[in-house]
Amino acid sequence: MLTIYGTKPSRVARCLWALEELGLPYRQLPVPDSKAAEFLALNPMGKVPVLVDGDFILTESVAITAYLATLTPNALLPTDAQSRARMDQWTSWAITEVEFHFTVMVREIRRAGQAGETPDGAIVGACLSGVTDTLGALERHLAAGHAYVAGNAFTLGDINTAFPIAGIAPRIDMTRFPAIADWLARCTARPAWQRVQAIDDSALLAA
Ligand SMILES: N[C@@H](CCC(=O)N[C@@H](CS)C(=O)NCC(=O)O)C(=O)O
Repeated sequence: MLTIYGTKPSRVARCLWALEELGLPYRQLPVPDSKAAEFLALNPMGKVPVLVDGDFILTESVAITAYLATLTPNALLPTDAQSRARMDQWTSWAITEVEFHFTVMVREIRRAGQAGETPDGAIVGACLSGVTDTLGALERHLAAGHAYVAGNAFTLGDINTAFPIAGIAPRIDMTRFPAIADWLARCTARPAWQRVQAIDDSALLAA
């Protein structure tokens, strides 16, 4: 049985999405204190997600999605080298060019919330500009006739990429990026993502 540690409003959702797409049996354990010694033994960085498969412990959400896709036959990994490379290209772009800004923004919003302050507009604005500046690249790629990031089929690359964009899209004028908006709607309408949305985090924490 696979165990995924952590709850949804985090990169854990990326892994849950892959688990649901792949139909793999798993259990999800919340992490009430990510700095507790018990959890640090799994991930010395004290961060989620963590995947445990027997005595194999894996951190880093995109490494986890990639590992999961090796566990069962599926259509999430392109078989030809160039589509696979394209998938990896957009995954790398998502975590370095989009998720970086998203993370800085979320941290500032969280910090401000904990301090009872208004988030620093300069930080939030710089993050939103950073994302807006880079989204043009994906817009051009999709508008050039690619239904999904690696070509014409939904792959792990779409999970890895759509996850941070879905998080930041509500704060961005997506009418500037119609091809991304259309792709994002198709990705997030998938039953697997809908099942992730339906997971009740408070019930997990209360259990
Ligand atoms: N690069 C890691 C980032 C992991 C990460 O930053 N996780 C956040 C939640 S999305 C976390 O656990 N934060 C708690 C903390 O920083 O203390 C990944 O992709 O899994």
